[in-house]
Amino acid sequence: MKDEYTPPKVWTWDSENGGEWAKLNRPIAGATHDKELPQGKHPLQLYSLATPNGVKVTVMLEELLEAGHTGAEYDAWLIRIQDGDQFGSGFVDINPNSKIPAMLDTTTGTKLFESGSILFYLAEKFDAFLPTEHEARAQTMNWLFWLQGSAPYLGGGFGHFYAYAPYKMQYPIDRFTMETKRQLDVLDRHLAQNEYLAGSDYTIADMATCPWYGRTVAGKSYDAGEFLDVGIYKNVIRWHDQISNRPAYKRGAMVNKSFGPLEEQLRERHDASDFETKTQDKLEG
Ligand SMILES: N[C@@H](CCC(=O)N[C@@H](CS)C(=O)NCC(=O)O)C(=O)O
Repeated sequence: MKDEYTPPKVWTWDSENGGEWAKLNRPIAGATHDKELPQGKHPLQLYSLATPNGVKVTVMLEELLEAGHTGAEYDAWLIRIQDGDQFGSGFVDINPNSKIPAMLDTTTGTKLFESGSILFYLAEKFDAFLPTEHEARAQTMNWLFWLQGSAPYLGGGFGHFYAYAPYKMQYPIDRFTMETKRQLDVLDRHLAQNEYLAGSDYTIADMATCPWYGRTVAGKSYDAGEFLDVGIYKNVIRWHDQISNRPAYKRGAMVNKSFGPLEEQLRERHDASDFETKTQDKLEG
């Protein structure tokens, strides 16, 4: 059987282990090359890509701007993780963990990484999308931490073995499909009783969770809508429709996008007008 494996006494690095993302994986941290990051004129400098972890932050920034927080103006620079940009020295200086998203607050010099931490930082800085009332604030943080702990089972577990592994293995696919469906059911039951994750307010917990589980019930993750039978999670679908139709959410989902339809790709964002003039269809047209 192909997935039977006897581990050696000491594991050694086989850089040819296959799979779609294999060339990125290393058992060591640190920069692989010298490369400074560009810096624009706005207070916040974002270095990211429109994966679900990246989209969480661009949605928050667009929501803040939509709500009138001009201090949330930002430059969004594209980090091509498949080309190893996250291992450049400038990026590693902001995020020693070499993963998007990373952000620099130039007003304080604060370096930020981990999407959940960036959302919390922005929510505190602008006093927005994080309720001040005790109970709702606690529920927001419960669900934000739930997402940060749960999404790796969906992405690194289910998505990896269902879509990216070099061949299909039943054991990990069963294990992570079971867990993904359990998580979707957790959300579905909760959203049957609550408009948003923390209750009646739209918060950073929804912004973090929708790009992962909302995208999944919309059938947009790993081409697995049918396999996961996503139509049964009716409350998650209702919640995703409600959030993904917000203008700021739509804009946020386009930023740092370098894949998909050209009119949805705004690879770099430096000004609000870029959504009208700098999408890839316009630049290439
Ligand atoms: N827990 C981190 C996860 C970030 C993450 O996994 N980023 C991925 C893209 S979604 C990445 O940069 N991968 C590049 C790599 O692993 O080298 C967060 O929430 O920010």
